Amino acid sequence: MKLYSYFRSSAAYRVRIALNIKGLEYETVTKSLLDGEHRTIDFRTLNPQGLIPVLQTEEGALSQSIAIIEYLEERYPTPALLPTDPIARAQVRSMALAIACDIHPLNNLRVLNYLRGELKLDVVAVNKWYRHWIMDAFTGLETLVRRHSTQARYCFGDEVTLADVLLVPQMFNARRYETDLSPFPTLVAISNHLESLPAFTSARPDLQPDAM
Ligand SMILES: N[C@@H](CCC(=O)N[C@@H](CS)C(=O)NCC(=O)O)C(=O)O
Repeated sequence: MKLYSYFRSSAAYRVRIALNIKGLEYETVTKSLLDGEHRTIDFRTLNPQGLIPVLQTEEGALSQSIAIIEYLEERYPTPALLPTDPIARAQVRSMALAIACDIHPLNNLRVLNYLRGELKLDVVAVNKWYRHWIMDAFTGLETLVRRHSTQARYCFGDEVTLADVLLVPQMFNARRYETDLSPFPTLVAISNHLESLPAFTSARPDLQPDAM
């Protein structure tokens, strides 16, 4: 498989973690978001949305990180990223989607560029916006994981799930923008633990071939 990726793309970071957890080999093809390589006509033949990541599989090219990870889960079921119990599966997905739907789309490169360009916001205002949406969603997520995490090692129960795969890249972004994480001790403890696991460590942005 080929993963079209950019080292700092948190959506690509999610897919790297999932591929590593599943023990799947893949080749990284880097596309620089800063140089607009995701917007070229060539890249849009793979993903008409012009967004990273894309996973090229033997069965076709896939976009949208959650769809990619769910594909991997169905094709390569072990180790599982979703529990078997329907209510537990939905609870894990709801944590993952709190990040994927309620933070990430508001803090994306094109959104930040629009704030800077069209709306003429300065760097202080843009960074405030960025941190605001993380803190807003992390507030609910902190309560959710306290309910469902057994020992503050994983978001749900005592095994890695999709929620963990989403948390670590979002925590990376939160730190990058110097977000105050003191109200979220459980999320921080879980992320610290996860980041020590090999599947998560080797997916780190600074260890990718295009890291600057
Ligand atoms: N919902 C999509 C989001 C994809 C996405 O927005 N990726 C970012 C990088 S993390 C991107 O390509 N941004 C380019 C841009 O905003 O112009 C997913 O989960 O894959």
